[in-house]
Amino acid sequence: MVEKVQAPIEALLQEGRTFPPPDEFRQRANINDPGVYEEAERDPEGFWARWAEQLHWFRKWERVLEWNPPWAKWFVGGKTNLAYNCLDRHLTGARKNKAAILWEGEPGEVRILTYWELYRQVCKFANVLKSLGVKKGDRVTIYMPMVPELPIAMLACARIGAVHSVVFGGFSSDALRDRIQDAQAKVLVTAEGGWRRGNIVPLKRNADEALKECPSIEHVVVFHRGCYEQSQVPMTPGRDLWWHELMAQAPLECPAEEMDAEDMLYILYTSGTTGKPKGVVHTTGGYMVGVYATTKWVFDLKEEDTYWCTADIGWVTGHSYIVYGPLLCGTTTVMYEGSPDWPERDRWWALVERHGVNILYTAPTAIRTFMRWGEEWPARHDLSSLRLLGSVGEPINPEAWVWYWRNIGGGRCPVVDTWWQTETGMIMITPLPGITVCKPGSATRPFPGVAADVVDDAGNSVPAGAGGYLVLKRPWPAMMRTIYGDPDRYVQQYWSRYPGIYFTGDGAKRDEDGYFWIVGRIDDVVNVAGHRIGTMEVESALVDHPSVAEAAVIGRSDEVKGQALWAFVTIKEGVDRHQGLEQELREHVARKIGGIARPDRIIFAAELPKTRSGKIMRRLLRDIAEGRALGDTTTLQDPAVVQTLREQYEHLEG
Ligand code: 7RM
Repeated sequence: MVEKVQAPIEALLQEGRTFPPPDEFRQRANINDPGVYEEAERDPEGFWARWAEQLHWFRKWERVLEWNPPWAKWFVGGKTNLAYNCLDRHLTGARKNKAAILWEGEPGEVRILTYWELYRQVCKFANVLKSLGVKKGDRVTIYMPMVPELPIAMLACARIGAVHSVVFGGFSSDALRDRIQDAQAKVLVTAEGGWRRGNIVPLKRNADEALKECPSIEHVVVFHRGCYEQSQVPMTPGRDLWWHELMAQAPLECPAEEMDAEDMLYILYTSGTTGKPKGVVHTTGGYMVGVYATTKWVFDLKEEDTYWCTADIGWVTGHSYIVYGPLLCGTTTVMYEGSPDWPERDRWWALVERHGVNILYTAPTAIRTFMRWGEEWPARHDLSSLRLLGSVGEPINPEAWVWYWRNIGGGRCPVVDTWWQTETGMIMITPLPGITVCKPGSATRPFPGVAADVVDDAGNSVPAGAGGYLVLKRPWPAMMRTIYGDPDRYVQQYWSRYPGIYFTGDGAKRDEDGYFWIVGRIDDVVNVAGHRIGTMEVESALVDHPSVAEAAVIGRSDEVKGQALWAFVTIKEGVDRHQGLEQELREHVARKIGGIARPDRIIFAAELPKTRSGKIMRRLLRDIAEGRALGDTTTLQDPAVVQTLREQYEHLEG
């Protein structure tokens, strides 16, 4: 039962309240010696090499790191295979028949794949891909619901050296098309649909729409999830093939390709400051080592643990901490297909109870949603199996941290707030749960061997308490290697502001104890419910609508989602601003990008505030939306514009 901790949240948040690891947790932790920080600092390359030695290499590396900023090569000369390390390595011991993936579908089915069974399926699907002409280095786009076939397809790619590009199932056909085109993928793996809050997500229909403009795709493999009858799914002859039919024919033997440590493993698209998503490239050896080390230490994984990360595999959190990290550690990783409020608002807690989940990793936006739904939902279930909680995706406000610690963790589980990015591949700033004294709202300290700093415009470290830009001063094994097809953008985006230093795009401050407090993005990226969305992408989608002349999109603080998208729009002359236009524009964006990018509000403006050089001053729009005093307006071309907007907005609010 949930242990009741009576003190109100406010009392727990009183100044100075910190959360050291409980004694019992510390004693049993995988790592509880604070000396690891110094040890890694003295010799970071040696530190990472010791992790690499725990994994399987066909051939050992010659050098741990070759660093020609901003180009890094890790484990140079080493040959390995990530799927081999996730699967084959576990088959000679007791893990052979251990649950690798424990899956629950939204309608309630449960499937458990042991390491042996997962290995068999991966080998077979690897052979399916080969039979479709997929070779080492070819790109395979995967557009799937959260079913075991999604990690099977990823691991099959890794096994034969194909590069996977997973596209989140919530993205629209246009977004899918852009990503397939950018990667020039040869094969698309999808399903006819997936379940979400009792509704069907029509993946195959979206895929068919996207594929009208994707000549690189030769074949589509369709997994039958069971949302529609097979006969209801239109299949293009010669192009589309059923997963189960191919698998029934596929041979079982498939040797793991010997991959160079620097061979490409995957591309994952993420939003940046332009309208075009960036294809973040991760390679094999360094990614494997970084993800393995962080999974083991941050989540304190034990042989008997059942671990659940609630992310979607379409995001980097799912790649690193549902699929690769946990399987490298030989853990049981839980996957859930659907929505947390289906059929009721206690679905997650029912799941924790049913499967005896020990470690739960989720996002602040989910925690805030549960806070709003009320503590009675988790209280209906026995959550005593939980021993560690994690948070990722955006800053966690101290109230949500304490609520999570108390109502989900029963006041016994450490909470690890983990900061990292698609680009970093692995967790970078985080508590180590057996060592770190936590402060709610702080991601605490860099993982051993990681060098983070907070700097000013000139690149100088700022003093304790002052704000600045979060940067990373030393390469790390899971770092991105480039942007697919656009190395210049890689250099320009991440390595140009301070030469040789990685620019994260986040603002942060560090306190007197050296703890990092991440403030959020300082660029044109908005974090909506833990999803990264480029304001430029939404703006392009809006101006694509025939009625829109100009659009400026900003993130406005939101109690549940962290940030919400607000769009300021001017419409073309002569266009009638009819009643339904706001809704029409919101839907247009959802169609162009996906539901996650649908703006919360559209504010029609006669004009947008601009500088004399014609740049839209989003900063002032943010001030208006937040209802605060306007910042510096001296560079405005026409000061009357913001005044009108503000009055108009206040009138609307009133
Ligand atoms: C893992 C992931 C990255 C951006 C990052 C931050 C924000 C992520 C935290 C966080 C404060 C955290 N990858 N962010 N984790 N901010 N505290 N613990 O989310 O590429 O999708 O997003 O997310 O702004 O730059 S991501």
